[in-house]
Amino acid sequence: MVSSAWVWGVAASAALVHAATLDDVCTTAYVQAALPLDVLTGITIDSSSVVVSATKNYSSSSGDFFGAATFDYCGVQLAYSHDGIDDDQVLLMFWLPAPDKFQNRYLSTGGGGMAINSGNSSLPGGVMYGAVAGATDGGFGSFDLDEDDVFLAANGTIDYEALYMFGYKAHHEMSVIGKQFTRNFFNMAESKKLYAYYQACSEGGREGWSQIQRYDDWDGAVVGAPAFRYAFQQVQHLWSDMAMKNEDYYPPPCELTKILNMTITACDPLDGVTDGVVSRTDLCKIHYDIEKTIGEEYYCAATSGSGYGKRATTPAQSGKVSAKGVAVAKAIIGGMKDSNGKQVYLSYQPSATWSDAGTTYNSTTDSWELSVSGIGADWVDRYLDLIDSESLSLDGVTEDTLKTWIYEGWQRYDSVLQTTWPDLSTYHGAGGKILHVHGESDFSVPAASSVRYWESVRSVMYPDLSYTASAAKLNEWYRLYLIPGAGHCSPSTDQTNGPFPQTTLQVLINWVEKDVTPSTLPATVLQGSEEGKSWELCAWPLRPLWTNKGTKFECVYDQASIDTWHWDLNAWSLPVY
Ligand SMILES: *[C@@H]1O[C@H](CO)[C@@H](O)[C@H](O)[C@H]1NC(C)=O
Ligand SMILES: *[C@@H]1O[C@H](CO)[C@@H](O)[C@H](O)[C@H]1NC(C)=O
Ligand SMILES: *[C@@H]1O[C@H](CO)[C@@H](O)[C@H](O)[C@H]1NC(C)=O
Ligand SMILES: *[C@@H]1O[C@H](CO)[C@@H](O)[C@H](O)[C@H]1NC(C)=O
Ligand SMILES: *[C@@H]1O[C@H](CO)[C@@H](O)[C@H](O)[C@H]1NC(C)=O
Ligand SMILES: [Ca+2]
Repeated sequence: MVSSAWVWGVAASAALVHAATLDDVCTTAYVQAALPLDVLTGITIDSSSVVVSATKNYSSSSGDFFGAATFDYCGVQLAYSHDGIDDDQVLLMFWLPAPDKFQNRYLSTGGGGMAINSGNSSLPGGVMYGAVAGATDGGFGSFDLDEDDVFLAANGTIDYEALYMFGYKAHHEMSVIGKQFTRNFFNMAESKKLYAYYQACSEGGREGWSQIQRYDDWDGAVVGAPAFRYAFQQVQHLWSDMAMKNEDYYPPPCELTKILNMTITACDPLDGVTDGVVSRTDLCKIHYDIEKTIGEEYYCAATSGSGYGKRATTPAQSGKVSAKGVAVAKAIIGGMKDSNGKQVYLSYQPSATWSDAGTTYNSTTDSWELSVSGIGADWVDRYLDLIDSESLSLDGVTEDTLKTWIYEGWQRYDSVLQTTWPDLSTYHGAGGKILHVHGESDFSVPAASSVRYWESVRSVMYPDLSYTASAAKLNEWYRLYLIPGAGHCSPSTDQTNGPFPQTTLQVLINWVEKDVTPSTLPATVLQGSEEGKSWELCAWPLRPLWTNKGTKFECVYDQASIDTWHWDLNAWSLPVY
């Protein structure tokens, strides 16, 4: 579907492209000639919107998902609109490698929080592998605006176009446009394979699943800690507050930190090696009771921070871990329940920081007070009550209110944000591969959420096979790796010797392009005294274990441990995938 104008452009420059330098092709005229004008019905690409600039010897720093790199690239920003919608403009940003570095690859990148992109920061992760890398602004008005900035057209009125763009439309459009633009720009023959990939974490992980569940645009995807099962995930951020409210106890942060520290110390050796990392939070659940922390003394020095979150100014805190503090911690780990004690949702693993359980110091009363989760408030105020504010109060709110909020969001956004469709036949049928990673000590999206989804896909797609047979089948194309000690989309601040998989896209490329099926996933310690040390991560449902006094590493099958990851959400009569 290449336009005739472009065919002429190719003819004129075909011989040139292979020998071309970045400066030859990184021009407005060349880019305009390479635009895939007719690639999607209902979309009009604005040729005059094209902004092109070449950047030489660009150095990107080392991130959690890819290492440092230095490269030349051509930055291309363009705009398109949806036919029939007024004042509609979607911006795309592509970074294209120099012609001699291009390796027939395309990479879509995603956002985090309520953002659909990560600015330019994820793009080096593609260019360094010879891929064109793309980001979208979702049509929200600029790369800096988040979905919740534009979600409400007015109080009470949803901007459904923005919602659906965020939900899944924008990424599909970017992939289709980006792939054809890549082919045109590098003058790829029709018969030549362009490998398409995805890499993002958190909300970006949800965005990845939104595509894998619907399309076969990509040959492979690296999805990290996806913020999916959205209606549950967002309300879940309010459960820690609810747990405190139910106990009518608002612990000083230091008290919870003491419980965390003691949990890490006690559970660290259960995986067979005492290295400061709880690689087996399941064994921690089975063998460690945090009641043992009651009466232990804690102390934290005063902090004077910049006023953001827990880094706000706090007084020195000291005392003994209380029974109420432990009850709050147990309720958090135990997950959301309704007033009948039925299980509404799953929760974080022991050894995750108590990120949702933030309390605020009130100097007038010299006491700690409830501080409602901002993510939870954003969800209930904007997405459920449709009010443009973040003023949620939990006065009068009960466990059953939380359950009602989940149900309301689940119904309203099931087709757009929930993102747990478990039948991946389309993607799998086209040969697509998935590497799904999740920090086992994630404090924002529970690691058990990813396990639940993998298990849903397994049981829906292989209903007639035994557990181990279906797990093996699924692992042929979709593998889930839990990352010992890691927090949310990055290494932990409390378990600094823990690894992080920094080369996952390379592993995926080898799987897709060279048919090298990964077994364990390589990871590296990215900080602290063991920085640079290599690890291997185990593919679910296998679990890591060191035997022979910590000298022998294995990925073992341990039914009792696996069982701890399976939550019976018996508060619902519908399946929760
Ligand atoms: C590229 O940048 C690096 C530092 O980032 C510098 O050492 C090197 O000289 C530069 N090369 C060129 C060709 O400019
Ligand atoms: C993103 O990259 C483009 C192309 O190099 C550049 O023009 C733009 O300023 C970058 N944006 C940011 C926020 O750095
Ligand atoms: C928790 O452990 C960290 C070291 O990982 C230490 O810096 C901190 O002081 C400890 N906090 C408490 C309350 O014990
Ligand atoms: C601190 O507590 C006092 C007394 O209950 C209350 O009036 C005040 O609003 C609180 N301050 C903040 C910042 O919440
Ligand atoms: C929307 O409602 C909130 C809460 O009542 C109010 O603070 C805000 O001003 C309203 N916004 C508009 C644009 O009316
Ligand atoms: Ca350990």
